[in-house]
Amino acid sequence: MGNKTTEDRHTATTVKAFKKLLLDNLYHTQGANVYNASPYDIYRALAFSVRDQLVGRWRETVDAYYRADPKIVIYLSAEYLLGRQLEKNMLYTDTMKLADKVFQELDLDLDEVLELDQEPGLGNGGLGRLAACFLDSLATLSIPAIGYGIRYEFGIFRQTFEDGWQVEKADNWLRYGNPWEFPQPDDMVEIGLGGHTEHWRDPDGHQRVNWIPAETVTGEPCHMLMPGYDTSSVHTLRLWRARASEDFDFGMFNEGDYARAVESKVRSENISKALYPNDETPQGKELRLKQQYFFVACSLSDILHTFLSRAEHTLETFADKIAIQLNDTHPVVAVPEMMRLLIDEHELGWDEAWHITTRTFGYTCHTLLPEALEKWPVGLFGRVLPRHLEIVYEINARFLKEVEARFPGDNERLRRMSIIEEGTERRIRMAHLASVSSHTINGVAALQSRLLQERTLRDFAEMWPDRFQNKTNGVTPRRFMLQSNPRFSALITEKIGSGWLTHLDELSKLEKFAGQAGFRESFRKLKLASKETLAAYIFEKNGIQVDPSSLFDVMVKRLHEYKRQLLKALHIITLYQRLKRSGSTGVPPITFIFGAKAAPGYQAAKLIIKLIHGIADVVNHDADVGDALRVVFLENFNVTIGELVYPAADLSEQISLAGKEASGTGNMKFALNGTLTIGTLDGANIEIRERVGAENFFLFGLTVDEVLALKMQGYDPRRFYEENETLRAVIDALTDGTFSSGDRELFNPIVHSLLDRDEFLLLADYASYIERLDEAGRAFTDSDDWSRKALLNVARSGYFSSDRVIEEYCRDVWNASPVEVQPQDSSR
Ligand code: 26Q
Repeated sequence: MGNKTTEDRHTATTVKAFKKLLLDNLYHTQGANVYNASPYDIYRALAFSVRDQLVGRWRETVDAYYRADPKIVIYLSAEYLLGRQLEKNMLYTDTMKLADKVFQELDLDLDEVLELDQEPGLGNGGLGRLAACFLDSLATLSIPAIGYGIRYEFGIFRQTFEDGWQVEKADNWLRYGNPWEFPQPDDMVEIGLGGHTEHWRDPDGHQRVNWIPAETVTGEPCHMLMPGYDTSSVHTLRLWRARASEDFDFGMFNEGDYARAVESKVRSENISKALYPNDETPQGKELRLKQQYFFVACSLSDILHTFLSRAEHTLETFADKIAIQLNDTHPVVAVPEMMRLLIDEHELGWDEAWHITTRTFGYTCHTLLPEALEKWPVGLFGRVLPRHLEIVYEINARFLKEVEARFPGDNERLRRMSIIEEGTERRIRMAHLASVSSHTINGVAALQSRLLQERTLRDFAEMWPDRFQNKTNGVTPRRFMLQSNPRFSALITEKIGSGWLTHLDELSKLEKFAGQAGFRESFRKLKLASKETLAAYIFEKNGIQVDPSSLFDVMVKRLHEYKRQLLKALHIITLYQRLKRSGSTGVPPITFIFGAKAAPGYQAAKLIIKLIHGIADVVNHDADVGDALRVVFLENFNVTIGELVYPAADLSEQISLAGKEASGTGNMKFALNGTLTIGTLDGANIEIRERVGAENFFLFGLTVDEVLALKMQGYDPRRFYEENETLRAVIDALTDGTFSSGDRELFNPIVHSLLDRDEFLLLADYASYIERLDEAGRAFTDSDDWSRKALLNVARSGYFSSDRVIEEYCRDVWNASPVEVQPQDSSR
């Protein structure tokens, strides 16, 4: 009976009920009424009202999964780039229309309130966003799963520009509280750090080890609810927050040493303080290792505890019931931690523990760059995790014996494959540890998976060919179409029904409409409307007027030399010089739109940001340019801004050097929103082009094999500089002060890196890039044919749904299946 009243009060399916709920929440959580409420009060009241709709479904899901006792997927990731929660949760609880009405009746501005929702920036880029798309798909498909991660107090920094330079500001996303989280203080876990080990023999004569940590830290889990779309299931994202095990040292406090009394508390809580912003070039920082161990140890303790709390569960069946996926190597210390728990605490023998461990873990690798492979100095690792170092050594010793047995006398191979890299400083190769310990190893696009097997992890693929797989990435159509592009989504649904939202393959039904002039016309209209929205945003933020009918040429992604934003800059200079020389760019008006954060310590990347600003300053203010060119650098590119950008783009820049971009996922978001791609044969571009058709994709650049061949024969960038007059003029302009207010030194490092080394072969790919872009420019003038191509991109990109990816992981990696969650019985 009591249950009934709670549910009735919080489940609102009518305007009247939702209004009452909102006003109740406003009064009881904010202590306000409509007349004196601040926009922020309204925001919180709305967030709580929407959240209330999820709680019942979440309880049902947990209960249904508990009853079924199915295999559970554990996703271990140091990053989740979730994007804003309010709008999505309204969409997933069918409360958008209700809220619209209620806000009208109360004369409140819903859009203003939606803008107050803070995006949790708990990730760097693609890898973190992929984790968020996976949570969405797992819930939508009702695959029993839990995501584990870190509740960083400060997420990815907020990027600002000062005089064209990137300046980082702290992302204090929790300042006003987070209405989406449910702290779980009852489930706190203590973990150890540092100290030493003690080896002893038990009465039965078994070797035993105790780890005596120097300090302990407490982890407090915090839930965020992750609803599925068009289903009852609501999943749990469990994020750990570090707490001091003891608040402070009373002894010291009483002796008057107040500062030192709280010091260790501060040190403990620092562990979950901030996300490290250097993606692709991990630095061996002690605090980062502690973060990794902290969240992994808390998660495993939680998993084992929950698992063993059921009488029918035993460790022998652990791997049949739990699949743990490692999102890159960041959580790989889970492997020695699992071994430690099984051996030291549950007293299993090595072989038995190893059997369980290797049947539990799967490893996903997201890179091809050698410098992105994590390696921890043995000294540092042993200081933080002395027992784990012993275990890693033991894993390595047994592994190397296996290699020696398979390839007798091949010492070179032993050296290459060892988990420990020898050198002046010995380091643990985390990718090797992951590969040795996992039943499957996968890349994130076909080319990368092949190169992992042929190059990066070749010896491992030779040893265990059956472990290697490919799982080409995908994105959730709910956020990146339905939510961010409602107009286009409505048009699609009008034509083919709404099944595509959960079965994205159904987009292929659009193919025949791409041939209808009226459909293309509707598409053009709504693309223009999206461009107008983005133009208004650009005017508000950058003060630049851009023409919505110009070609929107967009490059949004992290700033990295391998992604070649600099090549894009060379293109803009090329057009500018053409225009100055001949009065025309030879192509229709173009608006170049950039969004990119550079890692704070990555000087070369930061200088490229400065250069693009320098080009923008000149191009946007030169009277000769008229409306032929505009250059815009959007500040602080994140998921929220992405949602504004993907629907508004005409041309998507995917121009990494072949063999460098593992997959890319922005490329998919663009294609699904009717954007054509200019790209290299790299990452998932290859698969996008195969599907949408070569005639609907602007291809340029060297292939992976050609890159290798060119490097083998000794690449000389100066040859391209000397032989291509246009290119020479472009590069010379970098040091003649044109784009640096007369400063001829500023961009010297860029010119030197291009002419002396050009690691990413910009000069080699320059000519074919420009040629293809000119072709794209000409193609854009036939706007009807352009929209036909764009629509074919949409119709043929259904494969790139994260739902498809999750189904493949379930089948090929996790052996997991859905458990249906019955809708709540509202009459109960
Ligand atoms: C590691 C250790 C210490 C500090 C930082 C890091 C760190 C953090 C983030 C290393 C790498 C990352 C992120 C990598 C990433 O986002 N990779 C991208 O993953 C996408 C999803 O698979 C791919 O589409 C992209 O191609 C890949 O670059």
